Amino acid sequence: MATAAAQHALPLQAVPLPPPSDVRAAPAVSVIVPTFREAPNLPELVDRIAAALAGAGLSGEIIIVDDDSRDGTQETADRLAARYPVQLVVRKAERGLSSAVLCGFESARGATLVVMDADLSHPPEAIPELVRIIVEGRGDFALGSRYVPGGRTEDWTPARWLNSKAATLLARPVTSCRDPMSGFFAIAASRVRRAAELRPLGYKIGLELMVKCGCRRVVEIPIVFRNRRHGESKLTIRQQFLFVRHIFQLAVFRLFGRRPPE
Ligand SMILES: Nc1nc2c(ncn2[C@@H]2O[C@H](COP(=O)(O)OP(=O)(O)O)[C@@H](O)[C@H]2O)c(=O)[nH]1
Ligand SMILES: [Mg+2]
Repeated sequence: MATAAAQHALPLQAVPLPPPSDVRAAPAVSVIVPTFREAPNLPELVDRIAAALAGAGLSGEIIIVDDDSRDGTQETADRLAARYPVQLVVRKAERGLSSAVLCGFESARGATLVVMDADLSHPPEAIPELVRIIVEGRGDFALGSRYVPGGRTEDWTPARWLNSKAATLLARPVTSCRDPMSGFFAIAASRVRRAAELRPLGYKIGLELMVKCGCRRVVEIPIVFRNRRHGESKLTIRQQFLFVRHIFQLAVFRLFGRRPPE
């Protein structure tokens, strides 16, 4: 007579296993990094993000959204993916920082989404605190800020400082936070999914999310914003003009709950 274990063995073995992608547990955090020609910065960036998450006991994935840089980003990301939970999304038909971030959100499985630059200007070590603010419900939007006590920029020329301050002042009608231009933030994935229509105009996706996702409580933590060591800034005059248009649209959205006609 067959034993109870043997009786159970057959039917269980006959059930096909789901593909590996379905059985991977969703990570707590998805870190989205938009890139254009940032290959030399990626190894240190990924290393430090992974160390920061592990040090805080957080599971995470790193989603690099690259606009077909052809500078070795793909090969570098492939090498990193052998050691870290790195996913590379290459966009060939589209360009732009904000749309790259939204594209990264589509693949993200974490409950908390973090967005940061690839050029090591934003300290990965601040990620756990940004995530805790969201997870513990202390804020709707957690922001790495250069302009709160303890935060600063590194060796900026007066022209660069003035440019940043002017942009911050321009953003005043849509937010009173101190550093809406920082680009380093965390937000709950559920909040993004409930958002009003997102329009990735220009390069300030943080500002767009803050307004369109109805984030009332913006919590800022100080960061030291480092100058990039490799590569060049992709910020152009055109982006700065788009920024002014973006602010106008967000201000109208704030007032009337919808965007202005084109
Ligand atoms: N995917 C993608 N990433 C971009 C684009 N433009 C800028 N980035 C990335 O966005 C981040 C911030 O850009 P950066 O040039 O450092 O801007 P700055 O810090 O304002 O000078 C970096 O990680 C860039 O590689 C773009 O068109 N597409
Ligand atoms: Mg930069």
